[in-house]
Amino acid sequence: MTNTLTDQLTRDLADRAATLLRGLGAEPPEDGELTARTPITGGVLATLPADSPESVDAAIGRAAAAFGAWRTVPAPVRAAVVRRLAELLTAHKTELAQLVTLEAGKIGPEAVGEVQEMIDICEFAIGLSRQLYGRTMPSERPGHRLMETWHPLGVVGVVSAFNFPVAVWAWNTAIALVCGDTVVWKPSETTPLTALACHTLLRRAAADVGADPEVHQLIQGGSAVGARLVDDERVALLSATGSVRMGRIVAPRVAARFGRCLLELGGNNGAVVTPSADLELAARAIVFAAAGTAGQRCTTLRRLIVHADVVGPLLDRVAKAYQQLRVGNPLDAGVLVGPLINESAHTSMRAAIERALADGGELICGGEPVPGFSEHAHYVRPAIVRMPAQTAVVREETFAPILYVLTYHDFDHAVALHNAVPQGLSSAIFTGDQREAERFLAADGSDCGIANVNIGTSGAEIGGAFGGEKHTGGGRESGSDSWKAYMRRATNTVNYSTELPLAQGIQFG
Ligand code: UN1
Repeated sequence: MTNTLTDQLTRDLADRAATLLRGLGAEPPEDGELTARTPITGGVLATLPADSPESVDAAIGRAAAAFGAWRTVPAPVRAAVVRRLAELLTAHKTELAQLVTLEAGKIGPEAVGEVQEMIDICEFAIGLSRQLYGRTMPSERPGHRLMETWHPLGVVGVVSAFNFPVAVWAWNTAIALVCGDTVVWKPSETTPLTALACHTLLRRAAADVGADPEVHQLIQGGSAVGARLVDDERVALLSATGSVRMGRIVAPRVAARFGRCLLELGGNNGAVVTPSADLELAARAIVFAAAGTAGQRCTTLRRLIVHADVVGPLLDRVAKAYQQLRVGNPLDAGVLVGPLINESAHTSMRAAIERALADGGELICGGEPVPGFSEHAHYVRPAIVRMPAQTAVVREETFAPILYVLTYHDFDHAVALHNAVPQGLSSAIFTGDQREAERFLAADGSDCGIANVNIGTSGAEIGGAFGGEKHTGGGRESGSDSWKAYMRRATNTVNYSTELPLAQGIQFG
């Protein structure tokens, strides 16, 4: 594409972004030092002001002040804000999804799916608002009641990544709000416009139901802005999604001030394919999990561990499907793989493939840039590399569509290979053998936070707890009882007798 055409397309996309923002109720931002780009052309959509240290402190202050009253609003009443947010998201689904496409480069169906995920978590949170259950335990003493109460925690700092620029915010915010917390959100500096849109919708939802809009604050900028959130004593919980590198910096700093962390860091997700697997189904699942979202999900399938007897027929199917994948402008119907987010993602992808080949890997397909786009955009064909061993590059997460293929002969070895990486987010087994499936899910099976059978590693539903072990950080967000991370537990012993028996039968005096 010529430079003139690219510039024209970027201008059109920038206009479209401004129109979408207005449709979502947000005024296009004033100029500033933060740059919102579109990976579709690599060009600039808008610039906007970044927060200063003072404005971050002030935002945290407003969230802390709002918490004082918000925590006493009954949880089912707090849910009204989330219900209204769900209504607004439903009404503006297409607009918000398009903004996600412009800013993160997701194809239409995946961007719409992401907004659907937001609506789903809102519904979950609304129901949850009547189910923030504490237990009652039998007391060992007569005339006593022993129970626990869950209380709002405080200000929750949410740090989110570019690849799920809106859903991960919603997972945290919908749950935090019904739990009685207030939120300060630091989105990825790569996706400030979608953040502005979500913030505007949420503040409007609060205003519409008569709640305090200050329960949600948005701070924009780079790592310096995030760092203030990390170090601020008023932030009770820091929920951070991003790289292991980021987690290594954040976790000790939050711990040093005895704050809580909920970390959702990198994954290096693997799938074991056994001889009894339905190869047709496995191939379909593998293609979506490995190439979908241009390999830029934290749940993306990065390692295939295939039994030697079926590796040939499986790879034939997967490689054939890869050849048919349309890579291109995510606004075009029929495109399944959009661009990488930026040049650095492309450089990492190239470097990883080179290292894999130097380790004796064989490039089955992909890896090359797709011609015909702006020189500042990064469209690549998803790659498959067959590896002789799980070398260092395979044990690292490269946030791009590279699928490494390893083979095994013995099931125990497959499980061991699967677990022999630092990360522990998502995993899958494809098998028709119940023993193998159960073993994969058992204590000595997959060591990940997510372990699936006959389904890929990505695309989790919101109803389950989401997160992983080891270098993935150990946090759990979204469904099940993840809400407990957003509340504080008080244990209460109530004596309704006229005696004062001491626990453990102690006699004192
Ligand atoms: C992420 O990539 O940070 O399971 C989240 C999935 C999505 C969420 C991914 N529901 O792939």
